[in-house]
Amino acid sequence: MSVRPTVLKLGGSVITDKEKKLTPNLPAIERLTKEISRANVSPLILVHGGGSFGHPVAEQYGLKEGYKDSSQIMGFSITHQAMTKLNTLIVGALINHNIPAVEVQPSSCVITKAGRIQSMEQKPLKKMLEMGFVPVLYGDTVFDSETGFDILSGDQIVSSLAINLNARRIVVGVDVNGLYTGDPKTDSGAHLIQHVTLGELKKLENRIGGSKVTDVTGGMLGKMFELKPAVEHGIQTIIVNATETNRVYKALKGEKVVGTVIER
Ligand code: IP8
Repeated sequence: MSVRPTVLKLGGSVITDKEKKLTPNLPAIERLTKEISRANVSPLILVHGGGSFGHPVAEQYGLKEGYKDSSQIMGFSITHQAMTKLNTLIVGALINHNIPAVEVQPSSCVITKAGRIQSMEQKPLKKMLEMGFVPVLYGDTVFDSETGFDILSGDQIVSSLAINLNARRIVVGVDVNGLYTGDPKTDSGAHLIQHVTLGELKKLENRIGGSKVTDVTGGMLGKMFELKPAVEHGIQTIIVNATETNRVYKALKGEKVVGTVIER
């Protein structure tokens, strides 16, 4: 690909109400799709998380542990369906703002092996990017060559696609301002880290707070684990608070913004 794509992840905690099962945060979706439209960055890939759509159902059926018994089969279908419902809301909002968004369903194009992406059919996605479409993927239920099935996080998709397509930047929108020296929700002395290298990150790892609500793919720590390979690859990654107006817009434009820049 001649122009390097930008990969934007919108966290489930931003686009859904994580405390209320199957509840979207429609005002946030509306504002963020406006910001994406205004930023007009191309090529762009969007990946979103599961929030209160995917996670509670995935947990209820123990999907992260792989196939154990037939009662999980319906759970797989229901979890995937919940994700497609959320995805339809995102794609619809993007189209309303004149962005040619097209769903790319991970369950149909990815196979994992023990939870790690083993293969991903990328030809249609690459064609979409070449033609100016915005592919929209999401954390999803996927089939796994060892365990039967698994839950694939949007973060693993982000990192894998960013590496494969040699992305110019990854923007990760979450519900906190970035990485902190402690957990900002419980520790008032914690301060925002504006810039961090991979080496510095290693030292901080056991202090970064995990997610407090149901998150089968590991919250902020899981996020860092997944994003590291992309950073190692030389792709600049910025974490911003997507619940605050214009942070995603500024990060997409490459403007100075409150957040954490992670670099090799
Ligand atoms: O919120 C998980 O995606 P994430 C998706 O990006 C499901 O970790 C189905 C729980």
